[in-house]
Amino acid sequence: MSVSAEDYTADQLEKARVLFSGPCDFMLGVAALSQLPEDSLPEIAFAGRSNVGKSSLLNALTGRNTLARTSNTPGRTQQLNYFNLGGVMHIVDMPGYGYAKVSKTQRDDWNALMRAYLRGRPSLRVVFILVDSRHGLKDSDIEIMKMLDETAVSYRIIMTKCDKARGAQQEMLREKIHPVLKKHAAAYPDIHFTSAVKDYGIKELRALMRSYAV
Ligand SMILES: Nc1nc2c(ncn2[C@@H]2O[C@H](COP(=O)(O)OP(=O)(O)OP(=O)(O)O)[C@@H](O)[C@H]2O)c(=O)[nH]1
Ligand SMILES: [Mg+2]
Repeated sequence: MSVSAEDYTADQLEKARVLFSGPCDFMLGVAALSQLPEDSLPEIAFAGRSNVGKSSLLNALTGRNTLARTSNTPGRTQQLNYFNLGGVMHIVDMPGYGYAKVSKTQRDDWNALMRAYLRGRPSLRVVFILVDSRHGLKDSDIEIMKMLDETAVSYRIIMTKCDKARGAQQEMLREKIHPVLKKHAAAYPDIHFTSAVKDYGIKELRALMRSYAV
């Protein structure tokens, strides 16, 4: 089966490979909106539940094991971590949501930061909502989708850890998730499958991301 509904030419895949093998630098962690960097480059944000594999996917995309900190204590990162990819785009690794042990205050703070960020960031081209293939969409994902619908920020579902859910299971996920996406105004209908561990769907995701920068 195909990794994604979208197909890329050899040239697009190669240009994306070159982009992601070039510099990608951590810029800063943003805990308050006043700290946001200048709105100068197209921006893609990675959102998703704690432990879904946001940081791991970012590392796989850039071929660097230690760019984004992985498996940190869930729910502790409360910052938007900004990366500069080759001077052409910002990638934002967001704090994970949906972690049960987070206090209400922390959750409210996170929601307020998210909402303000999503409302006031014209350069934000798309949010990737990462979803663990073993778990599928959860209520907290739906909440984020609603927030994105309200703020009119378009988003895509990126399935992670597909090494743990193969062929038939991926089809089942697709069948379950497609009808949900149709009900959400700002959602792209297609679903992209990845594994950071098996390097699956990574080169296509690079091409997809690059398409937002050019
Ligand atoms: N099997 C498998 N495990 C993965 C994959 N990607 C990440 N993991 C594991 O999932 C756990 C969480 O990964 P992270 O990348 O830290 O997840 P995160 O979404 O950044 O987590 P928070 O920053 O806490 O929200 C780690 O133990 C990773 O090794 C994958 O593609 N396959
Ligand atoms: Mg992380």
